[in-house]
Amino acid sequence: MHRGLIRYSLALLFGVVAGGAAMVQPAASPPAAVAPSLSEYEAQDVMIPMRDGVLLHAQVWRPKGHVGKLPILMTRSPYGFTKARIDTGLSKAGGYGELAEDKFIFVFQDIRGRFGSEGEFVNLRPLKKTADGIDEATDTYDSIDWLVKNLPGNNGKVGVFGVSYGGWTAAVATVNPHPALKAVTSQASPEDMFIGDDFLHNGAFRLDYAWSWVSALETDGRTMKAFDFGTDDAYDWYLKQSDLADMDRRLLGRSMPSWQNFVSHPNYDSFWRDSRTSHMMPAKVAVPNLIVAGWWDQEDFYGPMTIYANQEKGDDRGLNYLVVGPWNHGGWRGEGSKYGPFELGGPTGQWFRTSVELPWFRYWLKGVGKLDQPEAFVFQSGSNKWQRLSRWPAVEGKQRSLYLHPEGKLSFDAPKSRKGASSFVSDPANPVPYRDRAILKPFMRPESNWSTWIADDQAPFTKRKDVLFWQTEPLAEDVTVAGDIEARLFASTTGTDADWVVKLVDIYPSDAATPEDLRGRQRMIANDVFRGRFRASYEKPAAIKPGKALEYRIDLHSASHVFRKGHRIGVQVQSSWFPLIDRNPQTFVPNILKAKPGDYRAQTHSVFYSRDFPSSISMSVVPDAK
Ligand code: PG9
Repeated sequence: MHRGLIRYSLALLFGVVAGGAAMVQPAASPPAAVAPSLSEYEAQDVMIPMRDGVLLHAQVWRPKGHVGKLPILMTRSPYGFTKARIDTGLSKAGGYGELAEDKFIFVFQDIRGRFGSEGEFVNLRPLKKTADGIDEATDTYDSIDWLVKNLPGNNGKVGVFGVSYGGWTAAVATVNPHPALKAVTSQASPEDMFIGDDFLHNGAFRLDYAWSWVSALETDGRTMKAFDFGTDDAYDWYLKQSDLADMDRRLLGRSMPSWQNFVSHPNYDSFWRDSRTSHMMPAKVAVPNLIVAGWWDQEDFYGPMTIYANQEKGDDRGLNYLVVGPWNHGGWRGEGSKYGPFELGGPTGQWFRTSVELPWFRYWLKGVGKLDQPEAFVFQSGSNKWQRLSRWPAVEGKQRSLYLHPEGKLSFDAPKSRKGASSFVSDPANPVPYRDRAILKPFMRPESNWSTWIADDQAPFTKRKDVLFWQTEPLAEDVTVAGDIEARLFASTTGTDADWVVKLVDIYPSDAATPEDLRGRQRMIANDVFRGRFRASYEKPAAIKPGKALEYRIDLHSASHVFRKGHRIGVQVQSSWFPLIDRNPQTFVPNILKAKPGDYRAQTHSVFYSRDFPSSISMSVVPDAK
């Protein structure tokens, strides 16, 4: 099998939608003929009753011929599990191999309304407020209750784990937890879909992801079929869609629940607030949770970092743990030696699974070994070093700002001049692509390489007139950043709405000492988009006053990175990122998904760098990089 497909198959096995041909799933009912077993495990299908009488389907895999009691490891997902893929995953070569070798009873459950399970699927179903209501937390509780009472040979201890949607169900398992739930690892769980995860970032709609996910998932609860764009050119395809609010009805023949939710909730309202993950989780952490994030997660980086930070506030017993590695979405399930062209200093995924995840479950579920786990294991990119930290962010570095200056100069010195600005025309008819158009394939198609777009070289974009670019001199010493990064942008538009995209990049030297494929490369270290209408409030968007320099504070999240001596630090600013983000019409309309073609207008945008308007990027710089 093609390497990419193996990776995607394993990712899907863990409930990760990463793209690729593996998205096309067979029907729900267990296949009549089970593929010859690669693993030392055998499968059994069970239907588990929930408190409202709905039956949820699960596959139970146990080591063949094992005598003695074992803990249960459960993962709950909407993406469906095929027996052949689980079997591969349980064999040594697969993503569950390390756990499987140690022996657990694995349970793979279809969540409500998906594949073999009865009931109705609700995307990230919020917690019910009434005591007799059902939600993913009660479904987890009821499943655990049934499993410990009905599975022969279990030791009464259960762990729940999963990636992304499965990471979310794992996080939600900690709500009113069943007494048998002893450990969780919630990996790449989304936290807040309006602010920073899959569907929107700071109110800007993640068009390609949202469309591909909804069209694959919500057309039919029993299958998952990637949308057929009929073309390789996602950029052109999306540019032609002028009726975003009705795309589901026009292209799929009926309304899709999540798509219509995007249309009906353009602002940050209770719909979004109620589905925030850490607000569902108990204020006091009661179940040990190993939260896992990847620095270059193209879907859910905000999620795990925010869940960790929020749970820290109620972690009196030291049960809240974090691992942040050099990974894309679910990348720790693969080998993890490389991300894009960047060598990572060893097989980081394998290391995580054998040295962190396996000991975690052995300790909590089998009572074996010591927990040699710092509160945070954090990978420092640039140096490729893992750091054992007592919390994240650990080091109180010195907060420093990199300021924009005329002629594309960037430095730690604040601007002194009274005037200074750069302008560009942002034209919705010609938006900046988020990656080189030659490789911008629609997400979730077999040919898509979506999962590594953050590793793309950002240098080519600086050739565009609508991308502003600043860079430092070559660094005389290493510059190490560790912690939160924020852009403070002073900007204006001739229109009444605008998006602001900021990227922080590490610019590799072009000399012979640099590996050929990295020469002059601009490596993205932090990035995000902000939709201008939400400058004062996410709840009540407002038109921007044309021509006025306004301050935007844009959360670029966090990083642990060494900008090496001889490299430069760079900043790019642009106003579109298509079709990662839908286009801002640049004319204020109440709901952008309902904007009419005539609302989309080219406008002139300016970014200021003067004494009064000192645009900058602030970061925590650690004094000693060595
Ligand atoms: N990032 C995906 C997702 C999670 C939760 C809701 C919607 C999408 C995933 O990979 O599962």
